[in-house]
Amino acid sequence: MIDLRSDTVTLPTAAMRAAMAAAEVGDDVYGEDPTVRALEERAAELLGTEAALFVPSGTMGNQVAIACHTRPGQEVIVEASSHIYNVELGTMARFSGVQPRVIPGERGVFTPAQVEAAIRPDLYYLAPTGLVCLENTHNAAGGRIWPVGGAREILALAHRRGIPVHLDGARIFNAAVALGLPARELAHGFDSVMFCLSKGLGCPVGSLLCGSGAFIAEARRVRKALGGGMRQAGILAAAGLYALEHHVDRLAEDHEHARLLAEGLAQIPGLSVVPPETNIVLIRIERGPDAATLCARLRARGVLASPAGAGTSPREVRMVTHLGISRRDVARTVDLVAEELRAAGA
Ligand code: TLP
Repeated sequence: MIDLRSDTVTLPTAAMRAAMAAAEVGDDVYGEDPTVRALEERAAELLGTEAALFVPSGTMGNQVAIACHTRPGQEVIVEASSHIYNVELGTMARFSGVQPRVIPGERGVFTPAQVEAAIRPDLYYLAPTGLVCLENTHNAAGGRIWPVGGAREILALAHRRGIPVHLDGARIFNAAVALGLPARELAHGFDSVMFCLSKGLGCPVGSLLCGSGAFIAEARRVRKALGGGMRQAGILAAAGLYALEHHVDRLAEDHEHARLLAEGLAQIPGLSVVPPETNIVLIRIERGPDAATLCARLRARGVLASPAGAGTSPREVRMVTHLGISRRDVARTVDLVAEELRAAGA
């Protein structure tokens, strides 16, 4: 199968498994797992923060951050198609007692002026704005990179108003590699940043939440409260250390494959394709089958793709490149999509 549903489907390589098998471990709830500690230190160093915390998933990392930054009854400014708002089960309400204040972005990105307008004035009967969240790269917008200047302006204005800013940087290394900048530059100024090991970096499990020493100390308490205290987690952390060493620069290959895939698909009558900035290709079927039908037909021929996520049109398909996808897989996918659209008379 050529599996383009997500970069979460990557399997650990033999070398990664060897690093996991050799990991020195201990009980991390006692703070005694040396490999987890090494991963947290490395993550903090790469993101330019004082400290970091290993969490089981990106969702937990984002939600721990929200719980630490806010108080119940506050509002959290999020973009309308963001992961935190759409695909995390309304968890900010469930666990933190806060409500989302939703801003529609232009292809996933909102402006400083939109944030300024959404921040509540200090009136006792309004829900105070407790947090602003950005997403880089933006998943539902097709792996779009949040413009660096725009993010800096939002940081400055939120901080002027005393409001912290969290970055859902599940794919921050894709953005960093595409821009040719160190990840710490994209993380600079945020009060917390979450990034995932289990996506393009190819690990089986895990994300890191990065921030100040005091923030991470509180995040460690909230992680435990949510059931995220892990014991000999060094086996998983070893995969993370391996990935941060060996799988970051190679993301450029995934971006090149996404570009080739998009270019190939854009030639097919009936399709329009958003040119990808990183590893996510969004395809709009202008004429022909709907997304679910096309995905079912492709599955029968050995290619897995998904109808694009929550809130998007039933005519959009998402394809994600990753370390399990070769140039040949890209060419084969383009050929099969072309055949299916031709067969459907598009
Ligand atoms: N994204 C997954 C699905 O949930 C959609 C995917 O296949 O892309 N932030 C962003 C921007 C994400 O894309 C994801 C996962 C998460 C957070 C959550 O990470 P996990 O799945 O580890 O909880």
